[in-house]
Amino acid sequence: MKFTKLGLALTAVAVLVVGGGCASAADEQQADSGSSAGSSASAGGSTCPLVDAPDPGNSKSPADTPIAKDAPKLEKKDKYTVAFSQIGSDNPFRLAETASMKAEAEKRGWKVTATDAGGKEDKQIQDMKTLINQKPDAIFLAPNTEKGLAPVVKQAAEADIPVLLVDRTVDPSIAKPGEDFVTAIASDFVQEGKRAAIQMAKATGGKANIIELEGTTGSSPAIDRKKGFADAIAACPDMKIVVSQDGDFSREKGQSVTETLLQSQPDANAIYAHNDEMALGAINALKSAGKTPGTDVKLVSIDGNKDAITAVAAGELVASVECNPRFGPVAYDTLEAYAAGEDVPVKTVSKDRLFDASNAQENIEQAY
Ligand code: GYE
Repeated sequence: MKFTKLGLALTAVAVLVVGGGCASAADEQQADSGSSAGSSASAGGSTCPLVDAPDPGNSKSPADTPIAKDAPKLEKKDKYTVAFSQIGSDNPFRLAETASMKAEAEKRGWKVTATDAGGKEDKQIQDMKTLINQKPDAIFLAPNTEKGLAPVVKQAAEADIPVLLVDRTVDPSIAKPGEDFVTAIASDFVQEGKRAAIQMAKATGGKANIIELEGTTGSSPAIDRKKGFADAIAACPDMKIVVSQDGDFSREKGQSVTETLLQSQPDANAIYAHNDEMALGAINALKSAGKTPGTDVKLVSIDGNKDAITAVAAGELVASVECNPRFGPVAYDTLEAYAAGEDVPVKTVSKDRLFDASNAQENIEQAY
């Protein structure tokens, strides 16, 4: 019996590793030391291997990532004039990202023009057209949806302006990596979903009726976080998503959607939110429905923003998988490397931590 369970757990880890790339040495170390939740599986009689699985940590950028060879070239300069097209400013992730892009430009003596589309895709497409007309040395783009922004990325390439995607990506069948844009610098969202699933399994002993609050429909983090979580819990017969709905990555919508869903799903004992803001909205909704977040309903989310880490420390949120928005330094280093003719891979995967009860308190201060 013990062997069977261990076998299942190992299979689950193997599946997770294969799906998200190979674990790095540091991740393996984390994996070796992180298997503390075994007792809850045995106690609950769960057949869910995730309950015993350690946090798999970050995935590794695949070694065979192609190099950006056919994107518009950039002349090497001392200082650059760049543009940054931002999706909106309704959440701490967006604010921290914009602040990082501006602060790092200032530090280097570069000029950056930042636009804010206020969460509206049409406005972001328009912003991109305006920026293309201004002919900056390069455009950094945080694209709203995968398909919506892809055509305008192609237009920038046609205007011979290198585009570097940050935080999200676009549909590669419309805008080709390494050709229509130089590179995408982002977290591995599938891996984030898997890490969230493991936290959810541990918190619920592998028995969960889950409400899923999805990010903006058609955006790469919403697509991939859904997939990573769903693929992982497929190994657990007693973990199921009872309902999924778009909460647009917003606290307000996360709250109103949860208010409605709690009525149709009174037996839900878990909420998986694709970002912290929606989880924080869901916590408000639970409280006004007379439920205790963290006790009656276990919540797991993604981003690692300050309010969320505070909620983890307070026991209201089980865990938040970090998604680091401070892209300025890596974004501009990548641009410099590209201009210097160095090999730039078409994809760079960010390294993210996990915030849970063991480390939340000490991380509140530096959080965004
Ligand atoms: O999780 C969310 C934001 O694109 C990775 O978008 C980003 C996500 C982030 O609105 O808070």
